[in-house]
Amino acid sequence: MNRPLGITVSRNIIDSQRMHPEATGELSGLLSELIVAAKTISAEVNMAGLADILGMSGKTNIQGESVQKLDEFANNTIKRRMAKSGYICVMTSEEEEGIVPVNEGYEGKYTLAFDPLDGSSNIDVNVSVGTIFSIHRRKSSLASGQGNLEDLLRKGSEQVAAGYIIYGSSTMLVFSTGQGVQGFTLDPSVGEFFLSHPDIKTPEKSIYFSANEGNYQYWDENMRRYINWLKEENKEDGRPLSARYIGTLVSDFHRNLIKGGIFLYPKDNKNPDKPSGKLRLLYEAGPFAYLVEQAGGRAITGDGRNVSDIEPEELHQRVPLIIGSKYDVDIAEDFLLGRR
Ligand code: P6P
Repeated sequence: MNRPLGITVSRNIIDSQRMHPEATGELSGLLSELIVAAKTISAEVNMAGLADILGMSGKTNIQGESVQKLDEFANNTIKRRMAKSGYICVMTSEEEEGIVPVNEGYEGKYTLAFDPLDGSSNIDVNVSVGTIFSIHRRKSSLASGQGNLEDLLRKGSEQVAAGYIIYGSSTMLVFSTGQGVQGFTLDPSVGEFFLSHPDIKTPEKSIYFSANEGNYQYWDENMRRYINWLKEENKEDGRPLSARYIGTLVSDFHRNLIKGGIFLYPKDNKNPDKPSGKLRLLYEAGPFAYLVEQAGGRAITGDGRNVSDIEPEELHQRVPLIIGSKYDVDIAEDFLLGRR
């Protein structure tokens, strides 16, 4: 059977690079190495049930969360491959307390922040999980050698690329280098990602809302009013929206990106040590904010800030995240700021 000649992600990356005559090919090389790591993780995730790699590793991470064996595998796979890629000077991972150096002699001009396997609570029950990544240039183009914390604590608006891999019914890679959002699907029979969702634009209006309503009592009054408003009937306004919440940010974000939705993980008073909610800025909210803006959507914190404008102060800083179709995020912001 002659399949149409698919556009591989490597071809797409090179085509994008050609649009920048000044490009050196280093970002392309970085993405290619990251894609090899993603393929390795995908193979393991898809075999996890058979390879006795499910369950807990018996360790806890910086977040105080128990580390699953697959979390550890994904983290080590990305760390080891990228430390010798020659394209980055420093990394941060959700699974690592401090900054992660690269191999001596392999320092490059970019930095990498990543969540190796988002959705830990879903790993052992065959629900989609994913890898999230964010790429910046190092702070000073004149610097060389190992990067440092300053190189990592950067605004989302300064990202040069961001994306995710979702290990679901198929393995998809969705990323942007600032020229729109491209989606690729892995053909496991040839081990290649092929362009399947060119130039993704998120629908103007949401049909879904995604929030953990188990936290309802911990939300402030404005957040409760907004969620209740979403559930009121107003056919001409398309309400009530349908509730969809998987509990894996990558999956909830991906579905909403494609179909139109708003995802909310607002601040809550459930955990005094997490007043800003649960999600992290550098390797969760930040990359998704970059992607959704590239796809025509919006990402805010609910206290008047756009996620992309936040100056990070700590590596594992948490922020509230309201993200999705701009029409709905604008209305949510009006409710959360008490303007509506
Ligand atoms: P909750 C997964 O552990 C995660 O970090 C995100 O992927 C997900 O959106 C969120 O936590 C779910 O949190 O509190 O609703 O279980």
